[in-house]
Amino acid sequence: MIHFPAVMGVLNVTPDSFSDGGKYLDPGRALEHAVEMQESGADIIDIGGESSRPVGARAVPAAEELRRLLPVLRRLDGHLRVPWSIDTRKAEVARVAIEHGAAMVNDVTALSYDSSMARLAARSGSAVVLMHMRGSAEDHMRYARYRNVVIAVTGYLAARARFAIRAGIHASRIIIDPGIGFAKTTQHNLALLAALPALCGLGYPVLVGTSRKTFIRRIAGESPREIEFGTAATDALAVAAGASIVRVHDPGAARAAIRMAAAMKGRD
Ligand code: HH2
Repeated sequence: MIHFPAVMGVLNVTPDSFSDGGKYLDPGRALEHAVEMQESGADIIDIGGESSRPVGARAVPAAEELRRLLPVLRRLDGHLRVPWSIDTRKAEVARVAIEHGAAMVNDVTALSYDSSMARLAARSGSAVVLMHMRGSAEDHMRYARYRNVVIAVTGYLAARARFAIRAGIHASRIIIDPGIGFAKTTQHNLALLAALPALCGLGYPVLVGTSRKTFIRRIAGESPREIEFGTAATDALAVAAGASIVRVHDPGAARAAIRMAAAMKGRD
């Protein structure tokens, strides 16, 4: 059971992720980084074998995703105290990850890419993250046009949660995510962050992933410190607005930020 607000640390086992591509393909380095994130305050580790970055991410077949992930999952076995999630849109990858102990499926397509995903999540009893995006991992920035982004995203996530429940996933296992940076401009991201109380009003825990994304670089600045402080500011404000999980590359900074925000809001 995860205590909210919680920090989700990102472990990308990919050659092309936007901020850390290629760094953790080696199972030894992946283990080291996962343990380091756990020690610095991650409550969940999110492991992914396919990049979904906004520009130029290459689709990866399930076999290739598993070829990257399996050595890392085997190496992590027994070393993590905290639960971990699998960041994938493919049921075959999620199935193998669940067999290796994944407690949660983080699906950036909200169970819409692979028709077997909802059934698998229902059968396994794992938690699911339903994220809003449009288009595919390869072309989603072409679809960053909304009459009202808050209404569109809130309506979509409410509908996907109903779909998940109809498929047999228990409501208590559903987490929703506005998908910051996925088919969204800087203005869309800011509007969604400002509207987090409305999203929380749907009744599911809300996950927010702003870490190191382009709009942070545009607003806070391009240096590593500016990007980290910019990320921490959004984490604190997201938790102050009711978010339950922040997905980050630097769990230590996020933990400090969300602890302050939770204390100031009287959330423990
Ligand atoms: N963002 C990314 C990937 N997965 N999952 C959820 N639920 N929410 C997010 O905001 C989210 C996500 C993109 O970040 P990253 O994992 O660092 O990059 P990449 O997709 O290039 O591996």
